[in-house]
Order: sequence, then C-alpha cells, then structure tokens
Amino acid sequence: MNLTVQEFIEEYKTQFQTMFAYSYEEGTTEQHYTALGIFIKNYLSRHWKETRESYIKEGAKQVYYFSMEFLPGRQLRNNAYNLGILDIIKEGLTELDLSFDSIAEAEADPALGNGGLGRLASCFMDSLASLSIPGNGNGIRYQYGLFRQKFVDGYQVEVPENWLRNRNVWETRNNKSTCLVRFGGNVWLEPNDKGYYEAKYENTLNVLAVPYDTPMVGYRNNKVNNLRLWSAEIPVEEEANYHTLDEIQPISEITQVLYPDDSNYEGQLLRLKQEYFMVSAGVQSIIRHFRKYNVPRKNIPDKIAIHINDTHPALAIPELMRILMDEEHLTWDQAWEITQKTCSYTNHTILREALEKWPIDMMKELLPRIYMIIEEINRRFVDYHLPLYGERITWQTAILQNGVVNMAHLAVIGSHSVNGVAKLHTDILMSDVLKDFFEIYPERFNNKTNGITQRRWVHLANPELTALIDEKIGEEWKRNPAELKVFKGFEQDEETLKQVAEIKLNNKKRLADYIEEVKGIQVNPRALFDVQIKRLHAYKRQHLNALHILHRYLEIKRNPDKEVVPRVFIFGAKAAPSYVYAKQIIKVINSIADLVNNDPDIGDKLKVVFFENYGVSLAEKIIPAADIGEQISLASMEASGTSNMKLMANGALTMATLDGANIEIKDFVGEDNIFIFGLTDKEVYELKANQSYQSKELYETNEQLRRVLDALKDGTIPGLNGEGSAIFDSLVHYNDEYFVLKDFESYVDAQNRADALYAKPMEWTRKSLLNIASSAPFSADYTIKRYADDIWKVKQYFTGDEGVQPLDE
Ligand code: BZD
Repeated sequence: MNLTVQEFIEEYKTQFQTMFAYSYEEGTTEQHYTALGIFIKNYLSRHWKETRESYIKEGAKQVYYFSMEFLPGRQLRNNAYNLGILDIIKEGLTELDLSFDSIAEAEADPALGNGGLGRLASCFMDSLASLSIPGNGNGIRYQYGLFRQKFVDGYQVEVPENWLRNRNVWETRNNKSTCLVRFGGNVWLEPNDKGYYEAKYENTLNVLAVPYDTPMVGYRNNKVNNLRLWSAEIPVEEEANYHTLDEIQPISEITQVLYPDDSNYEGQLLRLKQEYFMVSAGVQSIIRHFRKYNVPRKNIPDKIAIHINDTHPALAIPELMRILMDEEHLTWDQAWEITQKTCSYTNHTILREALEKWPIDMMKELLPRIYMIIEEINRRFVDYHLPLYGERITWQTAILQNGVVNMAHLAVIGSHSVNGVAKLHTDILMSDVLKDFFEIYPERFNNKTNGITQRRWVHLANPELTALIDEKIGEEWKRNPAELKVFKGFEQDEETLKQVAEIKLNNKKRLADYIEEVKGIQVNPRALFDVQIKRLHAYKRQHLNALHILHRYLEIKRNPDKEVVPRVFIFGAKAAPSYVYAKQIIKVINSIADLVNNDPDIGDKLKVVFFENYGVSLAEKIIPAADIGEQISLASMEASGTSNMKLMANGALTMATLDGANIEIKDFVGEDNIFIFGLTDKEVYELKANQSYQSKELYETNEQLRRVLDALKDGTIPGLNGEGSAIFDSLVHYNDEYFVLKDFESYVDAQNRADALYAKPMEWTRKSLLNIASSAPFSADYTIKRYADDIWKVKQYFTGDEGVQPLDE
C-alpha cells in the first residue's frame, strides 16, 4: 500500500464529501480533523485486522497490559507518522490549501490518566506495536478525563474535561465482545452432581461492559495492536427495570470520571467499583479469546500474560481464580498455578499513603465472591508461611491486616514477577517497602527502568533535531536507538554544535511565541529556559524551585547592576483537587510570577511562566525548548520519573538529585554533563532514622535562606492569602518533611554552576549534544524488550525486514 499524494487528495475529497455532504472547501478545521482521522483509521484497518488474525493463526502468546490509566496524547500525527504517510498527507493537504498542523490541533487530547504512570502505559503501547509484539492495553473509557485546570487569581480551579464531546474517531465500539460484571448481592457455593461446587448469585447489580477498541499503530511494520477501553452500561435485557436517572446512576457512574488522584490515595467505593469493573471485563474477554487457541487450559500461561500496572488492577488475580474455578471448573491448585504464572506486577511508588488498602467490609459487600477468594488466598499463604518464616514476617506480609485488604501484598503473592521502575526504586522495594517479601520470594524481584517512546517525544516533537541527527548519522537510530551514540562523535564539531544550538533557539522562539499568545508574557528566547513539568506533589519539591526563584529575585533587587544570566522558569503541574498543600504551592508560584514578571527592575533577567492544564500536548511544545530539566525530588521518593528522559533526549541538561532514574541518566551521560545536588537516599534514611534534622535551625542560622523564607510571609509577594505562610510554617515549624531547606544551599550552588556554563554557549551545547546522544538507553523499546524477554516471555513477530529490529544495546 504505497499511497501517493494524488491518491490521497482524491480519496480525501471523497471521504470529506461522504461524511459531511458538502465540499471540503467549506469544511471547518474540526470537520477536517474528523475526516482525516477517519481516513487514517480506514487506511490502517486492514493491518489492524490482519495483525489480530495473524497472532491467532500463529498461536502467539499475547500480553495484556492492565492499567486504570492511559495517556495516549493526540493520535493523528503519531498514527500517520508510524504508518509512514505523514509527509504524503501533509503535502496533499497543502495542495488543497489546508494546514495539517491546525487540523492536528483540533484533536482532543484524551487525559485518561494522572501523570507518569498513565503516560508510561501509552509509551509502552507504542513500543509493543513497534516491536511487533502481540500486546494489548486494557483500561477504562472514562467519559470525563482528568479535570481541565484553570487558574483564577492564581488558584487552581478544576473544570470537567469532556473529551468525547466531539466524536472520537479512533475508537470502535465492539458490541460483539461485551461482558457482564456483577456487583454486590449474595453469593454461595453449592455442590452439584458433576462433582464440583457451583457459585450461585442473587440480587446482584449487573453491569454490561462494552469495549471500545483503539488501534495502536506500530512504527512502519504493518502491525496494529489493540487498546481496549471498557464502558459501563445497563444490560439490554434489564433495561425495563430502570426508570429514572437516579436508578441508572450506580451503573453510569462507574466509567464516568477518572479518579483525580496522584498518590494521595483516598479510599472510595466508586474507585473500587471501577477497578473491579475493568479487571473483570478484561479477564473475561481474555479467557474468551484464549478459547480460540484450542489448547488445554493448563497452557494459559503459555498464551497469555497479564500485567498489573500498579496495584489498581490487582483484582485481576482473584478474578482469574474465580473464572478458572467457577466457570472453567478447575481445582484451586490448578487455578492458582495458572494465575501466578500468568500475572506480573509493577510497583510505581514507595509513598506509604499511596499503597492501596481496601476496608474488608467494603470489599466483602461490593465483591462477595472475590472477597471469598482473597480470604482463601490469604489463609493458604499464612498456613504455608507461618511454620517456615514465623509470626513476624508472615503477619507483615499477609493480605488481610487490621481490617483491610493490602493490595500490594495481593499483587506480590499472586504474581510470578514484581518489578520497580528504576534501579534505586527496585533496591528500595527489596530493602525496605517489600523487604519481607524479598526474603520469601527473592526470585520474583527484578528491575525494569522506565523508558519513553522517542517517536512521539523526539521524532515528532522535535522535527528539526531529528532531521539534523538523520543528516549526521543516518536514519538507522530510528529503528535501533543504540545508534544514537554515534552522534557523540560530533561533540567537538563546531558546525554541528552551532546547528544544535540554532535548533534549540528555534524551538525556544516557538515556545516564546506560544507563551505570549496564551499567557501574555514576553520572554527572551535567548534566556535559559528552566523547566519543571510533572504532577504537583510536596515530594517533587516544586516549592524548592520556587524558593530558588525568590532567591534570584531578591539578589537582583539587592544588586541591580550585577550581570546575571537571564532565566525563564517554566512550570506545568496539576494538583489533586483535595491536596491543599499542593494547591497552595501553585498559588505561591503564580503570585511569585506576578511579582517578578511585573517588576520593571527585573526585565528580562527573570521571568516565571506557569502553564495551565499541563498534559501530553503541552509537554510536546515545552520539552524541545528546555535548556534545563528540573528533577529535584527528595532522594528516594521518585520511583523513576520519565520527564527526565524526555527532556534529556531533547538536549536539556538535567538539574537533579540522585533519585529515581536520574541516577542512571547520570551514569550514562557522565557526571560532567548533569547538575547533581542534594542529599543522597542514604543520607535521607539516616536523617530520618536518627531524627536529627531540625529545619528551624537552618532558618535561624542561614541568613540567605531566612531572607527567602521570610519573603513568603512578609508581604513581598502580592496577592497571597496565607498560602505563603502555610508553606513557611511547613518548612520552618513543622520540620520540613521533604528536606527542602536542607537541600536549598546545594541546589543554589548547582544553579550557579548552570549559569556559569550557560555563559559559555559552545560548552553548554556540547553537553546538550552529549545528553541527546546518551538518551538511547531510555527508549521504551528497550524497556519493553526486557519486559517481553524476562517477564512476559512473549516474542516479536516480524513479517519481513521492516519494523523496529531486534535490538542491539
Ligand atoms: O509513575 C509515577 C511515579 O511517581 C514516577 O516516578 C514514575 O516515573 C511513573 C511511571 O513509572 N506514578 C504515578 O504516576 N502514579 C499515579 O499517577 C497514581 C495514580 C493513581 C493512584 C496512585 C498513583
């Protein structure tokens, strides 16, 4: 299928006319987006069908990535690119006097996730398809995505995100594959004359799970995998029982909104309903699919891998047990062996408050059969381990503890593999958070450092840089990222450095224009662009960044004639709606922005830009323009981070603590090419253990720090209503949980080193080039290859010499 420009033009015109019954010349941008999306979907549909059929024909083992969150970003450009028809479409549209870029902007960006975890799931979907691995996503089709963030007087306000308002061109409703999910009621087991127990149900709430399938297009390999998102509806045969909206509510609410929570976990019945709904529908449809393979049930683990993305889908374990026993009539032991061999689990956090625990009473009432199974898993676990490991370890690792179901324990016990998402994180899981489990099941633990897809985050987000790399080292790096290291050979090549610098400047100019357009702030594109983009959380320490900005501001005011390296501080961050402290930080940063941006003494020396509604689309604009990526979490707290990888791949230098994947970034890029500061994880553990930290002492003894902290509450910053004082109090009077003050000085030092380097543009750019050239190890293609080989045991299915090749690291 080699589409030509002329063919595209003709087919597109017809497509448009068929859909809207008038000529393309009269169409709105939105209509063009819809028509073009449908055109691309039609174009890929053959591959989508053939990929599915070929996996079945080959008897391929398939992986199912269960995740409550996916953040795919806009798909028009990505799909056209991976299909290899982007340039043809662009050219064709130009001939029709239409702009591809504006059409692409009309697509809604599905915010079906909170942050890193959801975006990782989508990077993985891209890599699975591009590596020709039979991989499926399984999640929820939330009607409303994560809230849209607005700032009103500098405060975060949440507005509903109705991403489905205009039609979603990518999805296909699949009425053939619906499932029934049961909640509540009474359940009991009855022996029957066939020799097994039958599960009997009464008074259950029955919910129809309807799948919407979305194509996940591989990179130029004719492979299209599937992302299946479930939506809750009333079962057709029960429609007559529902009369009012109130009666429908318990069903429609299940897939109405994404739980807006990033790690500050609050238990809620609805969330548990969502989790079970997704998991039950997903496992049912997998088992149904498995039947097509016509092999004995004991071979399920040879054909299916279920991956549990954090504990949110951990009910897949008891649900698979339920289906194998109640519906497939296997014994407990048979079902358990299959379940453990099939399931694997990734942990994404060590924050204790983020580890899911459900009240037993809630679980029992909402999911009676599932609870019976969990109870039995727990009973057998305890019976087996008590004599071997004794009381302490056994009770600390039990699933049922103090009236709650510990979901991480369920996930570890029911899986054959448990992984963290960066080396340090996995070490911490083994030595601290899950250390008793590590003693029991050492062989289950492994590390899989996160990765990102360079296709979206470099090839598409940064086309000029991509073209330059192509020109210098050829295009092989696009299929085999390890090739990128060849680009290191240009670190002393003045011409290349100039080109890298010019591309960065162009990207910054584009971002500067966008800043002016949406924020009305004029920034100098030659200033150092310093970027912190991630969810707002105290452990990520956006407030440390804010203190540094205040420090700079006060220094400029004190020494107005001193030359400084001009900086633009750029933020993007949403706070969980109930997370008061995070919202106070947003308000403080916005108020600092008002202060700094409007002070005539400051001019271009310092600007602060806090974008509203940070998400995938905004990240694509910001990242290529960044000079510094801020990765300043308290060491030991950030599981991995992934914006660190996207930023370095686009030539930003990383300002980092030795946390998460920053450590591996440092190892690959070399410590001369990254700015490291702050406490190490060991120092943090020590300070916590011996309780010797006194933040107030620092406030009292460090004059520079005191000046900055006082500015939070002495009226220096306009427009605050106690938010500055609240942060001051947390840092000074409540002993600074995340060691912000402790790390402040070394942070400022590192920032000064960055200034000094930025004053030597060639040297800066050389390091920037080295970052780009060292980013290959963070390609999600490698990460996925390791999951495929070590955990899932799934193969790549090449159909020719196309596609991302077997990887050479
Ligand atoms: O997962 C993030 C971690 O904080 C990052 O360090 C890591 O890089 C990414 C990917 O592994 N965790 C999340 O994004 N977590 C959530 O979004 C979340 C959502 C619901 C409930 C709890 C956490």
